[in-house]
Amino acid sequence: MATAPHLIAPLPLISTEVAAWVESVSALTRPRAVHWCDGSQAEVRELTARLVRERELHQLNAEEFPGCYLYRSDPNDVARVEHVTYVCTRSQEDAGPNNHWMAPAEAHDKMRALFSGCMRERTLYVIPYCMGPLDSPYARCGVEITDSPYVVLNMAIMTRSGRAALERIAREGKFVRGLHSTGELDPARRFIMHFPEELGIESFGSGYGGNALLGKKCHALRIASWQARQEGWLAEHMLIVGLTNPQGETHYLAAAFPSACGKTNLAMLIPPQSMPGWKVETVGDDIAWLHPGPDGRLWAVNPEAGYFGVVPGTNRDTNRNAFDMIRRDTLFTNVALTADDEPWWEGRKKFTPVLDWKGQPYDPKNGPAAHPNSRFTVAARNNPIYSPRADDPRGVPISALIFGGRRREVAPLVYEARNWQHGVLVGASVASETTAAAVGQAGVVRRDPMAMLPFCGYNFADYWRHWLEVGAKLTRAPKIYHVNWFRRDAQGRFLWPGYGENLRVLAWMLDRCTVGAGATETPIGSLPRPADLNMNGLDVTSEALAALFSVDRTLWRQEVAEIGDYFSRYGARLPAELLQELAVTQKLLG
Ligand code: GTP
Ligand code: SPV
Ligand code: MN
Repeated sequence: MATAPHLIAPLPLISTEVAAWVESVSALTRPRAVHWCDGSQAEVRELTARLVRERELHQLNAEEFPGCYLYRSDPNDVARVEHVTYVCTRSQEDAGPNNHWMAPAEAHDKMRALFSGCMRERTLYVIPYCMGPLDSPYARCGVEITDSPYVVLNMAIMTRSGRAALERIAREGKFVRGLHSTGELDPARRFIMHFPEELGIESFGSGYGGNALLGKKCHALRIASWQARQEGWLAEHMLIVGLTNPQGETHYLAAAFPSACGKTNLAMLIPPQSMPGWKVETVGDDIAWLHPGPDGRLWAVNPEAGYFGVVPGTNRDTNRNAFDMIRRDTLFTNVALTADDEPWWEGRKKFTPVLDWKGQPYDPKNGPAAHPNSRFTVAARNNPIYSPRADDPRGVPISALIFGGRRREVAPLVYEARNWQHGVLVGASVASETTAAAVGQAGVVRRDPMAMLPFCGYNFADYWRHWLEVGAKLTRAPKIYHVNWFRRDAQGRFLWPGYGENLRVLAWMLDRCTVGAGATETPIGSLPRPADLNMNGLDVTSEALAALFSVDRTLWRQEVAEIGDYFSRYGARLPAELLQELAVTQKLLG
């Protein structure tokens, strides 16, 4: 092993700022070696082979799952940790009541102590990356320094990383600095700190997902949302999907649902057999950067190059595209194993697990075989319906924006906002049941405005104001919708079949945006009558339909009161427009 880290990048064009930063981090963390990632396939192959030898990765059945590996994370490190995620702005008000806050100097001191000497006996990896197509003016670059080879492999799939990104950084001179160490994986010494004013991220003590793949939630949402506000655009927790109708017209939709509430599945939807002629293509499954264009429309790019998707529930019936996509060149995290070394998860119909996600003999008494937040990491180009427009540097024009949540009651299947301003209220008042994507109790309803509660890098009151201002710039603003695929009956069964059948709802939205499909006005917005949706071949009882399309005034009066309470936390910074829209709804509810 090298005795001293080599600090000169073996890459053609190197930004002196990156080199200086790597040097200072190296002096603090004391790695035994420094490796500059070039993003090549050879590098990924070599690292993968080493991790297999070191038993960090397990190679899956190479006949059935070629190029696929299993990684088991530490059992106390399986999800995002919102309670130790901080936004460290100079003024606490700028972070807002929606974020944990720490003063930048205090946070830097705390993190410096944790990072001090933390990479002894480890290799420091430098990952230059670009979020968005390399030739897009909307793309933004960063450098992640990490001591986790698992993070290196994930970032190689999830971002455009290596040489080309470093060249863009050298040209632009500006990049987000993300410093990460797994530390000792001690939950008591785990912090995810954001310094939007410095374009910096410091993450310690976790190796999992959004805590550790810093290009994703930390950069592309928390830091980017801050930059977006300054620069007049939006960084959102949204999928982007292209729909082509039987007449051959293509429209793009972007949809924000909270974590583990259906974005990947909607982005990869397969039309039901009873809707021939429809085509669906994925642009993105988790994050959208939205820019007002010179034509008065909103344009979207997906900053990511891969998917870090929820595994449980994926099968031929729910999402055949995803099921096919993850049969090769996929990194699985925390799934179970069959006797034949195939990955297994709840919802996989074939075979049975023998080892659970912890690698222990499977016993149903210990809970599910695969962790409920087990994930696949896979390149977007593996997706059989990856949109050819996904790499377009201009992005795609958006015809409709959708907000949604996971709610057993209250929210109907779908409704349309009265206008942009009302749409901002609809987004700001999203509520959803918590899921396994974050540490904490699942199934608890909480407000999750725009599905951004864990991800907005600044005060929500300022964020909603920014949404209103962006809307004011759009002469051809998308219509705004709310959906809920997760209504349940008294026995807890889903009322709506979901997945591919959700296309019926999207098709109605497109018709609303183009030819003007029918709807009925209600106090919360316009709802389709069942007859306004394509119901061909749909297997849903009339009682279920009645519930899915109803607005219960008693429940909604209560809902409006709760939204008002929630908004009061934001004090004088709350845009008055939201209260005006809420008052309109309240009046209509009578
Ligand atoms: P993140 O990656 O955490 O942001 O999640 P996501 O929003 O992409 O959610 P995803 O599509 O992975 O779905 C999460 C879970 O919800 C999976 O177990 C899916 O099988 C399930 N799911 C997705 N769509 C539907 C639907 O339309 N109906 C029902 N009942 N379940 C769904
Ligand atoms: C989410 O939790 O919304 C995810 C997974 O998409 S993570 O990358 O862990 O944030
Ligand atoms: Mn997500």
